[in-house]
Amino acid sequence: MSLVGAKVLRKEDPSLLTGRGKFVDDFSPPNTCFGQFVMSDQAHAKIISIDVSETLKMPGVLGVWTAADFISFPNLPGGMTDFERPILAHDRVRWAGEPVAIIVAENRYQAADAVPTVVVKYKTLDAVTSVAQATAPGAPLLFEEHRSNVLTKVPMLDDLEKHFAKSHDRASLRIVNQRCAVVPIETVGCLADWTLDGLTIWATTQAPHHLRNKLASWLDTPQNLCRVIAPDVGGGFGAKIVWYPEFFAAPLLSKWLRRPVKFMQTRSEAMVQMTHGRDQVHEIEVGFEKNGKINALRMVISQNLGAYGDPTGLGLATLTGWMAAGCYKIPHVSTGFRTVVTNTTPVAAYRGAGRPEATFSIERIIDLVALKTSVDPVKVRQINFIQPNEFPYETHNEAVVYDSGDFPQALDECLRLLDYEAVKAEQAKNLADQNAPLIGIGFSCWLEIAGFGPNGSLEGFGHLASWESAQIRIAPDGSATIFIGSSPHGQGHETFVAQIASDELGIPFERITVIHGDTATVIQGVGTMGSRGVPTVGSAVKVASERLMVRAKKIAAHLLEAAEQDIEVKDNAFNVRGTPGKKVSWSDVGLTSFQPLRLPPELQAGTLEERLFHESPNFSYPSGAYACVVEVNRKSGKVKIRKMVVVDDCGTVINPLLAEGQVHGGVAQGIAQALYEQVCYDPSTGQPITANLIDYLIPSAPDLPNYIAGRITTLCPNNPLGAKGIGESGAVGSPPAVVNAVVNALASFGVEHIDMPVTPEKVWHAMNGRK
Ligand code: MCN
Repeated sequence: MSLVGAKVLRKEDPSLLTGRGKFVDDFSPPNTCFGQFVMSDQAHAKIISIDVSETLKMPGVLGVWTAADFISFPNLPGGMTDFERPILAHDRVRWAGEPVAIIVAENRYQAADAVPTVVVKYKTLDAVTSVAQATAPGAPLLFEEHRSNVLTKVPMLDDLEKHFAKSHDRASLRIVNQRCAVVPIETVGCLADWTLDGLTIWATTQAPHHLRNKLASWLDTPQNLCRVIAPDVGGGFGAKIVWYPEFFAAPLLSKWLRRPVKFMQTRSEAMVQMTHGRDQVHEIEVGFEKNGKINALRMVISQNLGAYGDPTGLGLATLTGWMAAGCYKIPHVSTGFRTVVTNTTPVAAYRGAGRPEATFSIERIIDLVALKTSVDPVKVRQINFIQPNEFPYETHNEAVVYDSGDFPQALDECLRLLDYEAVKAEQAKNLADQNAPLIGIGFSCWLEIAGFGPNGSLEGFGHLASWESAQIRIAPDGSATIFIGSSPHGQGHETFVAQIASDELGIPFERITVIHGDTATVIQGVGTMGSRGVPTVGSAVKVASERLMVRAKKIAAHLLEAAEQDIEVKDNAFNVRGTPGKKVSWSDVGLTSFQPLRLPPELQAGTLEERLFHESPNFSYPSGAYACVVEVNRKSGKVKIRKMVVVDDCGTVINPLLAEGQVHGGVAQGIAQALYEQVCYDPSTGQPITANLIDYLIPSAPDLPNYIAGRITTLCPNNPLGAKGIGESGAVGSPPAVVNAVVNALASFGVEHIDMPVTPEKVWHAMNGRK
């Protein structure tokens, strides 16, 4: 039986579920001391002086360091010239939470106790927290020498005016995609141990080789003496691709102190120091016909990047522009963007990274067209869909060619699972009954760019390359160890890799071990991001297995004195087709592969090892159709999700349990963005006002519905598995379904749009005619 497609339980769970996981904070070599940042309490200020005289007298304190101590290593690598982020703020702080000093003490409690004794004198400057503030005439500048808070600007190539003029009607919408905090269970941290044998750093990272390569060159240390280990990583959602100052400071401190040094954010520190996500404003205009057919779409994107130009943050608006038209055949599309610095936590990738923003806007626009034309939102989608026979589909941007999909089929399946007509009937009944809650139905037909693997796709974000690596090694007993270049932070790589390899090699799942996340053992890797695990590393494993099997079959044929083409692998053994009982076990073949006297003459000892760097010819484009039914309380404005239907298409599903789990988690984050979460700042002082989990509302299990999950399958033609990524799908597809449902529920009040999070207060105001 094939394991690909089977609901195999996760290899990683027995240890994680019994508390035997090993996260960064679980490692404490003898003599480990603790590093603690002193954070700026000002959003924007000049640093006049830093007095640490009292700090040095505090119990357990081993030392205090400021920017002056890092003069040879002032900035994090990879930032945009003139906007680089310092390890510690030099002469100016640019957000409340920015590290200004480091205290190292014997333990974390002594380090934390010493923080208030560091006296920093500031000269407060005016702060800006939004793109509008930062780009207003006379706005305070974060980088005065740059004379503007705008980092990058890409103008629209065509303003499309002629196409709008020809359309039956046009409409516009300003959409704010609010800033969200990334809240993985494990915060950011690292442990650096620089000994005479070189540096070892355990880090909460999604990309250990990426970090190793930069760290080694930054420290001017050979890569063979710089080992990065990503042990179990407790979630990352994009924010752990980022290089944090502690990853660079801890090695130096360890070298200087000759002791292992650990940093580990508290939750409150993480809320202001871990990069945030989203924070875009879209100005959109759409031209359409009476029947809802869209002629032209114009989108101007403003990206708030926070205090510095993080390398991943800088790419977000590009991705949004690429995906602006979603799964629709819109003849004329033009996008432009600008990225802007503000006195807020830096912004970078957060599950979906630029694509949830695009999806939200195009799906809101579809509903706006439906409202303006009085055509059912389902019909507006159907009339504009790219059809299944139109793939590969070239979009308005040459970098983006959709691979495959069947958007009409996905929506049909969604409607079937939803029972659209029955819900509409109930909606009409409730509308007439003042004592019944209002019912709203929202759809989201989404498509995203995933499987970041084509050459050039990640280099722009500062990565070495975009391939992914796999290395398979057969042991003398015929068991297998597979080293993979992308390491998980919750996804289940050990399981899906072993499934693919087991099918190809015929080695039982339990006899396959998957190693990842250690630059000393894994030859090279790029990392886990952009839902690329299955399409890239999965493909590398499949192709490497096929190649290795050619030699394994040669050995088996030699041992069995049979023709190579007659050898087939089944049940952990090599059999001769058509000759029952004539077989040799994988153990025999594994052992022989190390015994030159028994090998066929053309093979050498150790031949059963294969390494492959898989280069993808194109991205993969997962898609789906989601529907949400909400109840709106007429008195309080509270929204309750009654039904959430999610139909996904990720091509070949490697493991339905894991794929569905990914969708569940992503949808939960999408609902959270739609209804609950928002990072807020005081616009006049720049102070964060949602810097802990009391003020920042993440939903818990009772706030979330059960999902009705369906699936359709269109194979990805660009990888040997036919698989598309699914890790971000739920977060991309769900927010517009929820908000469309709420706006639909409020149609009788003339409501056209509500920005996320759709709080009871906003809904109440919408129903009561107040802004
Ligand atoms: N899968 C499958 N069949 C497919 C595609 C995927 O069975 N056709 C399953 C596989 O088991 C795989 C998982 O889904 O382990 C995700 O695979 P893929 O879509 O290829 O994505 P990646 O492995 O590259 O994971 C990255 C993606 C991203 S970009 C974010 S952000 C994210 C996510 O995955 N962050 C996560 N999922 C997360 N899950 C957890 N628990 N924690 C995070 O921080």
